[in-house]
Amino acid sequence: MKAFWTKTTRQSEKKQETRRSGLPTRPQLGMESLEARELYAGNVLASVSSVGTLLITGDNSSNCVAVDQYTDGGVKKLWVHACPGDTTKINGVLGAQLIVPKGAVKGISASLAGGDDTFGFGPQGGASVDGFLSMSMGSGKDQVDIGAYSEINGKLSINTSSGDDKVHLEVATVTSNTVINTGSGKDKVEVKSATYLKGHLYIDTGTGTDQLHLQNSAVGGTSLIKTGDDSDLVCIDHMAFDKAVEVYLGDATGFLAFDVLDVHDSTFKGSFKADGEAGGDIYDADNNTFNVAPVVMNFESYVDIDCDKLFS
Ligand SMILES: [Ca+2]
Ligand SMILES: [Ca+2]
Ligand SMILES: [Ca+2]
Repeated sequence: MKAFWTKTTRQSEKKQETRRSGLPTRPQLGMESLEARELYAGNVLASVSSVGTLLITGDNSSNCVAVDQYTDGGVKKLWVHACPGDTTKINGVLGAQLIVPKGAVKGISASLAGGDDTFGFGPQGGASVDGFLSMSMGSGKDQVDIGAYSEINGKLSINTSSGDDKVHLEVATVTSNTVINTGSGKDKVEVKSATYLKGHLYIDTGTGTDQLHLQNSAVGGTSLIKTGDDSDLVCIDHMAFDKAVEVYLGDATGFLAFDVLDVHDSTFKGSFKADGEAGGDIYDADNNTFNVAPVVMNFESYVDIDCDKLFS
């Protein structure tokens, strides 16, 4: 696992170099999915508080807002803007943006209220913050994208509340704990592509048929994963966990309700416990390294499955 962390750091530095020429122009990764959604509107207030918190506050319309980073005259800047092509206003003005020196921001707190909101952090090539990043997306079908090469030098908190939500992290680094709560609804959480979560990881996808994909990434602290009631799908694929991991799949009761847990090509340096809880649940494990004998309970079927095909 060490190899890809090193590689990621180098790629990150390279990215920083290329961004020094000015504002990024070509949308990458997450921003494509941001653009795909239309009908955004409303107003988002953005300002930096006296203690250096970048406050981003939406309204009950569907807001689409992103924080990106670029370097101007040797000074790193954070850039709050609406998603390309949409009509979300920033501080009451269509097409407006807030640009602040990155050094003046000690944390970011975004609160987007009702509506089907999207929040992107570094969708155009990555951004970093010298402190926490906290997102509260309110009700509605919300989407959070933590873009490639992003760094959160503090705690990452994502709360998407009720509604069918999507949370996506890719090639991101978080130096402190990561807490993801997606509330009720059919939620989808992805942590992928050399994401390195150095602190503890807590994920609770709440009630509803949820999908969780942890892939090609590493967690330095303990991991506690809960998928709540209803039929859930959890894929743990090419992951490295330094500390204890516990997965609770919640009750899946009723006609054709069951949870699926697929764990493959992963390394567990601490203990591993998986509990299917109620329901006719399915467990599959292949090519893993467990330093401690795994504890697996309340699964009714052990069958060979291809998690990637089930994940939609
Ligand atoms: Ca909103
Ligand atoms: Ca919302
Ligand atoms: Ca939800």
